[in-house]
Amino acid sequence: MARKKIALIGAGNIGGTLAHLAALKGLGDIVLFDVAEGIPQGKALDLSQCGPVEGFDSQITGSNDYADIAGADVVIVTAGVARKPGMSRDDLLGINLKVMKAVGEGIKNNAPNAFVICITNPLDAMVWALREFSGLPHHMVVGMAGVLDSARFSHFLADEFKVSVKDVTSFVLGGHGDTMVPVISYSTVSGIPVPDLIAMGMSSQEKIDAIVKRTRGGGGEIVALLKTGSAYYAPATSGIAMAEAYLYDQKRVLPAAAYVSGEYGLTDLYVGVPVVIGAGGVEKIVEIKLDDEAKQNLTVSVDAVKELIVACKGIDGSL
Ligand code: TXD
Repeated sequence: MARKKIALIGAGNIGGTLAHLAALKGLGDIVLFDVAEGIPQGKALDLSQCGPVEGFDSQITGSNDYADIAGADVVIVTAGVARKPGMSRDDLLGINLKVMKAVGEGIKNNAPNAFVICITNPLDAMVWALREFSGLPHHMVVGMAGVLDSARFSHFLADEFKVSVKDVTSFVLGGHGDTMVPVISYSTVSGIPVPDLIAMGMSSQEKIDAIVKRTRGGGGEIVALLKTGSAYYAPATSGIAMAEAYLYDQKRVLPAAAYVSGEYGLTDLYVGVPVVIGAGGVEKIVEIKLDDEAKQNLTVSVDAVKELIVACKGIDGSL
């Protein structure tokens, strides 16, 4: 069977890590695309030289020409600028919206049947704009944020409860930003909901509230430490998990920025919700029962996303 083709639009910190992970996992042949001359070609050559050591035969190429992504099965988009200390994700909107327009054109003209995973920030607005610019079906365009945010949440919970990360499931809804909604009643250790663990004396409400706060600020905490950019190992790992769910038809239930048309009482926007990802792309949106607090938090998050979409429409009249 011919190898699948993975196109990575943006060959920066996340893009290079995506390529390395995809090659190590044998997901398929990889095209690294970037507007920067030399970066995609240099990283592709370097990554290809891992092949003899790791034993993978993936063809890894670098390009500045969208024609080279032709026929890609999966496209992962990280093109744009990343945050620096003092910048919010929303500060990236003006620049990255223009990037999404170019990327959307490139995908429409060269890989219209691909499953597209957008990572570029501000995520919830950029994935919406990318879908508009590319014209692909809504279920074939999704945003990566919830897998990363719930991974951060799970890491902190595993630390707090001193249990394996394998036994922690956490639930994050809403936008990829300070308004994200970690849902502790659906977060568990081996199926035991966190509120029950608090009642059993294994932690306290204050500590869990602090973990929720740290999760919301998870991106900013790393930006402040790195100073020159934002997180990229866990974002890339999270994007790859979504790509695998599609490529291997895994029917994974994952939090992701998906297009809602009525679910959660919302229409015509992308927001972080639990979805089923398989060979059909976003195959289903899972509508969970939300308590009043989660409903209120989701509303705040959705309102923030809607403001970004209004800003996008103000910048680009074609939206
Ligand atoms: O959870 C999430 N979704 C977030 C997303 C987690 C972390 C980072 N998040 C965002 O991903 C971040 O705010 C950025 O918007 C993207 C990419 O982050 P990365 O750290 O990879 O940024 P880099 O290293 O600056 O790489 C961006 C590359 C760089 O090589 C540019 O030359 C290229 O994008 N670029 C372009 N490629 C193609 N086409 C255009 N127009 C273009 N403009 C810049």
